[in-house]
Amino acid sequence: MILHTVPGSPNGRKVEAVIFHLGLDVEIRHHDLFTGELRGSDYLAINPNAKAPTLVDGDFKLWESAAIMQYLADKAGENTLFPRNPRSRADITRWQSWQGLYFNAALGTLAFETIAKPRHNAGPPDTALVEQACATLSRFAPVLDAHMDGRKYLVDDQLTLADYSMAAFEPYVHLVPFNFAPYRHIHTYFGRMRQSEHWLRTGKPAASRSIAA
Ligand SMILES: N[C@@H](CCC(=O)N[C@@H](CS)C(=O)NCC(=O)O)C(=O)O
Repeated sequence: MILHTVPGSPNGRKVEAVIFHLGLDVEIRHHDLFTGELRGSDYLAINPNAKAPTLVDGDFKLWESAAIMQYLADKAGENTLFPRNPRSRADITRWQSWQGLYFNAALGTLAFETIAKPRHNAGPPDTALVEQACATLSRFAPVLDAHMDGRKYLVDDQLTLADYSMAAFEPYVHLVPFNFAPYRHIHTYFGRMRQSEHWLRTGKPAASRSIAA
């Protein structure tokens, strides 16, 4: 199997963490987002969205990080990242969907508009998008914060795919123009994830990371 990703890509890191955690034999191929590599015909043939990550397993081409994570975990056999029981699986899928639609969608937009664009001379931040992202975070950060009160991990109090999805943009919490200070349970949780062995392995320091949300 081959994972196509971009170095430091938050969505790619989610999948890399699963590969490292489960010790899977997957070749990781890096592409350069900012030279337009993902828009080349070779890449579009495996992912017409021109986005990373993409997994290729023989003639099966799979995009969307949550789907890739679930596929890899299921192929690995019994494991605690994506257990077999239906409630745990639904709960994990719930948080993976939630982060992609709300929390990390907004945090990713903020990171892209206010950190990646200036860093790559890609124009000024779109203020309407920044305002919208802050409004979304104001609505949904309290939900995550309340859920993490008294919990170490999102589901069944053990590390699962849901945590690797949720942690994707943790390096940017201190860098984006949104006040996360009131959300101390999110801070504690992201601090725990930041130290987590396989997550650590996927990342480089935020300062040197190129991102694309
Ligand atoms: N929902 C997708 C999001 C993928 C995504 O936005 N990837 C970023 C890299 S972290 C990307 O390829 N951005 C390039 C672009 O949007 O043009 C997933 O979870 O895989």
